[in-house]
Amino acid sequence: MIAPDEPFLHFVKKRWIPPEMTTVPALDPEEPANGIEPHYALLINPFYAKDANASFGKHVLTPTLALTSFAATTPAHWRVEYWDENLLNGCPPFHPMPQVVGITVHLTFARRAYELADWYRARGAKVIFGGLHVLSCPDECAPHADALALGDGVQLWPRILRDIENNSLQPRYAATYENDYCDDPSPRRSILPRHSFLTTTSLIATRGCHNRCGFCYLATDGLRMPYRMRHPEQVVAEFQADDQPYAVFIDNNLGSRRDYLHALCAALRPINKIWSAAVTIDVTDDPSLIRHMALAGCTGVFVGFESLSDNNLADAHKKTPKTSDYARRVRILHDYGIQVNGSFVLGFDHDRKDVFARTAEWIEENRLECATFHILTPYPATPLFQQMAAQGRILHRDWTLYDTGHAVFQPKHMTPEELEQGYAWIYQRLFSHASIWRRRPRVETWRDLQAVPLYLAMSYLYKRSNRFWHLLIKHDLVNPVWKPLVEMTRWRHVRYRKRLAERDAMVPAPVAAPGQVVSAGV
Ligand code: B12
Ligand code: SF4
Repeated sequence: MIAPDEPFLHFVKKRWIPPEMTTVPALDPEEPANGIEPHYALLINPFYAKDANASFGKHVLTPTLALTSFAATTPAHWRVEYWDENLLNGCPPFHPMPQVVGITVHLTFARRAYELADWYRARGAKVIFGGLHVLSCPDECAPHADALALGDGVQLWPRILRDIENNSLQPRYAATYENDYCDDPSPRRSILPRHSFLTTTSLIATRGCHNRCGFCYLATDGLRMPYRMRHPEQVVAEFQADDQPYAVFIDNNLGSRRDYLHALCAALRPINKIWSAAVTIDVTDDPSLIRHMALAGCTGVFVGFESLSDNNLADAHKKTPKTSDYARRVRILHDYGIQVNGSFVLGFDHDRKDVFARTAEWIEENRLECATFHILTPYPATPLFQQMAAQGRILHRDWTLYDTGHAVFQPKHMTPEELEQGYAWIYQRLFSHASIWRRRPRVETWRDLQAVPLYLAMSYLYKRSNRFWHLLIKHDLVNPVWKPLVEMTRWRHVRYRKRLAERDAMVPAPVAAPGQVVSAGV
């Protein structure tokens, strides 16, 4: 049992972090304007500081689809290039100077986006902003860009490029997410650096979620995102075309429509690949769906438990099963060899100082392979932000610190410093040797035994190798180093599925876990 005050008994030492993970690459103010290359568009994912507490591996697990999704709509006479500043290769290119720079803006890296935009505009490029922060704070973004794309870039990007060609660029473009998702082209993954990510296959099958939790960006004022689905065959074709053994679904909630997830699993099953996805825990209402996911190659799920307090979940308007039933539901996933990466939000109004110890204990008791923690963060234009602002509890509006690793509001039952200390403590506890060992897979048969070294390999590579990640990232070694391990996991999983299917033909019961070295999701 972990003592409730354990997180506060000692000062939690700050973890070491390589400077390149926190330092924005410098832009040269003396750089002269040079020739603009017409019909050249540069797409940038700006730098953001990494949190020393979490795994650096998550930042190169799989790329965001923000830029590749609309890059696919670029007309053929345009050249398009991709630059992710988080791959530690310095500033984006400027020789030749692009005619258009498209930047995706989230609140945590808005400041960097503005710096980049001001720098490129001063040298004659047209800068277009899109992304979540543009939608929630357009007036703040506007002075730094030639045009804002509010909403779905897939519909807006070709219009914007056409207007640039015709010298008729408008300051704002808007599109909703209400069109047929099957009409969208596949993201243009060919512009991604293939060596830089554990897998370049970020897939998205659906957008939206049946829930609208008050703290989630989906509840942003003005964002209308009905649940939309792509044809399962389109998703499978994208998976096949990218030729990777493993894909990460970046959907908000792949389990929102169970009939759809069943259909998607039926389409994925024959291709013998592996994947992970974010789902809500209510997917376990239907254990046959969990079995279907395992047979289709699901190795891990990222589950937003958010809190172990029913009161917190009710306040957030999250429709979810009772927390007392979470342990049984986690077992259903484990019974089918599916790893669970639990996502927990800390600092809700019913959280007292014992929340850290209680949450850690629950995670260890239920042997969650991974856990991700977030300090409650009121994103601008969400109901949570409005409520906190009305109560005078917002401490500041420095968006850089709205990264879920800092307390930016006044919690009810602790100080902001205590909330940050508890957050650092829980990560360190869960990344400790003892905790990793406590959460090893249960061993009931000799086959289960084989899963243990693979679980340990995954845990150590993912959670305890922060000293090495920046070197792998800088030297483009992420994919070459991981791919053999991922391929081995895939191969073991294919054999596991075969046993599961054969066993099911006789008695519908789970078989020993497959063992794997891929993590359970973003
Ligand atoms: C992949 C992902 C990551 C990856 C990559 C992130 C990156 N920036 O490189 C990793 C795992 C590293 C990551 C990390 C984090 N993430 Co993240 N992540 C996602 C995820 C799952 C998918 C993003 C995506 O590809 N979406 C699909 C694309 C197609 O949608 P889109 O981004 O909205 O883009 C569309 C439009 O906005 C527009 N558009 C976007 N940019 C542009 C640019 C132009 C020029 C134009 C024309 C249009 C345009 O067109 C696109 C097509 O319609 C989202 C959740 C989600 N499903 O969206 C969370 C999400 C973006 N992440 C979030 C958070 C909080 C984080 C972290 C801070 C969490 C943490 N504590 O570690 C970190 C740190 C990142 C940071 N500091 O910003 C939040 C952001 C909340 C907010 N309001 O800002 C989200 C929304 C999750 C959530 N539900 O809360 N993340
Ligand atoms: S369940 Fe998850 S994705 Fe859906 S609204 Fe809530 S936090 Fe957002």
